[in-house]
Amino acid sequence: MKQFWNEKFECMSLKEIEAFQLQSLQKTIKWVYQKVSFYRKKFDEVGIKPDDIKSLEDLSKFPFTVKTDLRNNYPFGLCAVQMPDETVRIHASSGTTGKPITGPYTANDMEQWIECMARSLWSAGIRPNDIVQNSYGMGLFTGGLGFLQGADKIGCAVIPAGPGMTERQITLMKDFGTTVLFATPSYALTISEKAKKLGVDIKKLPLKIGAFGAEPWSNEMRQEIEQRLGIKAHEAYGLTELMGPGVAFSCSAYNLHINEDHILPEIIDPDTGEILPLGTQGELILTSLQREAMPMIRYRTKDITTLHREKCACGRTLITMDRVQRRSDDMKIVNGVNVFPSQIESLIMESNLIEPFYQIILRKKGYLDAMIVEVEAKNEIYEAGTEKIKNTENMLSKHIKDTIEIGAQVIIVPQNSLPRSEGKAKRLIDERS
Ligand code: DLL
Repeated sequence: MKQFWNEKFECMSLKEIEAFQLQSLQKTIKWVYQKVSFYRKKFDEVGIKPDDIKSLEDLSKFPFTVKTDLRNNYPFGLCAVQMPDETVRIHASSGTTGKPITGPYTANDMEQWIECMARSLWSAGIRPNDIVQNSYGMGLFTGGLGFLQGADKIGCAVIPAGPGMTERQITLMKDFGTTVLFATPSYALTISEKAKKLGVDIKKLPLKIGAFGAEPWSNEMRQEIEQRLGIKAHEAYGLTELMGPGVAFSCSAYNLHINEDHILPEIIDPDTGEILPLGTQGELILTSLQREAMPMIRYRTKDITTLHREKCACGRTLITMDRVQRRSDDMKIVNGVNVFPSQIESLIMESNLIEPFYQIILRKKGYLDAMIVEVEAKNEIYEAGTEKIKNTENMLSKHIKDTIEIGAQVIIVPQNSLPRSEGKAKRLIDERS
C-alpha cells in the first residue's frame, strides 16, 4: 500500500513548493482583486496592485483580513463567484460570539478540500479496510462532512454516527467493529468514560486510531486518550474560514503538517503585526492558494503556534506547526497575570491524580480576581477520604501557584458532576463582568 496519499505534493523540495506557492498566490491575488470589492478597496487603500506580487515575501505588503471583516460582509460579501450558480456547498461556523462565519465552496473547492482530508486521514494510517465511526456533527459545522468526505475518498466503511447518544456510540463500536473514531478530543474522553461505566473495555475492541481536532488539547490529554482508548490519537487542524479541517494534519511522528500547496502560513507578533521567523511562537496567518469561492488573504486566525521547516521522520516535506494549545483571544488576565486555560490543563493533568474533566471559573472577590479550578479526581482519591481530597486540592493549588505565580483554588468536585462534552468543550467560565 502506498505510503503517502499524494507523494508529489506532500514531498516536494523547498524550491518546488515555493515556486508552486508563488504562482498560486499571484493567481489568487489577481482573482480577488477582480472579483471581490472588499479586497480591491483594501489593496487600493494601501496602494498595491496584484502585479506587485513578485516574490512570496511581497505578500507582507498586503493587509490582514480579520473575523470582523467576514462578519461585516455576512453572508456572502467576500464571495468571489456567482451565488448560487457557481457554488455547490455552504458551511458555517456556530457563531456563538456573533454572526456565523460562512464557508461557500465551488465544485473545485470541494475537490481540493476532499484531497486535503484524504491526505490527513491517510497520514494517520487510515486505509480502505477501516471501519470509521464519525462522531463529529455532520451539519453546518465543517468537521463532520469534511471528515466523512475524506474517508469516503479513501474508501473506508463510514458509520455517520454524529455526536451524542454516547451509549449507542459504544454499541456501534462493539457491533460494527469500528477501527477508527473521528471526534473532538473531549468527546473521545466522554465516550471512554461512558464505556467504563458500562463495563466495556474499549482497549479490547478493534478500535486503533482516532482522528481528533476542532479544539485545543494538551500533549498530556493526547497521551491520556491514547492510553484510555488503546489507540493512536491523531490530529487535524482547520477552520471554517479556510475550508474547515484539512489545513494541517499529524503524521506518524505526530508532527502537524500544513497542506502548504493549498494554504500559505505566516507567523506574526499578535500585538505589532510584525512577521516572525520560523521557530518563533506567534499568531498564525493563513492565505488560501487555490480556493475559488471565498479565498482568504492573510487571515488572522488568532491561533498561537510556531512553524518549523525541519526534516520529518515521516518523509513529508510540508512545513509543520506546533499543536495549537491556545488562541490569542483565549488569554485571560487574572490579577494582572496572563493565563491560558491550556496551561492550567497541563499542570493539573501532569499530576496523574485528576480525571481529564475540569472547569475554570473566574470570579470577582472584592477588588481582586479569584480563579477556581473545579476538577474530578481519580477514584482512589475519593476512596481515600476527606483528608486525601483536601491534601490533593492543596497540592494542586500550590503547583499552579509555584508554576504560573497565580493563586488558584482547586476544588475536587464529586465524580461525574462536571458537564461532559459532545462537541467543542467549554472549559472556562468568566463571571467577572
Ligand atoms: O473546528 C474545523 C475542524 C473540525 C478542525 C474538525 C479539526 C477537526 P471552526 O469551528 O471554524 O472549525 O473552528 C476553528 O477551532 O481557529 C482553532 O482555534 C480551533 N481548532 C481547530 N482544530 C484545532 C486543533 C473547525 N487541532 C477553530 N487544535 C480554530 C486546537 C483547533 N485548536
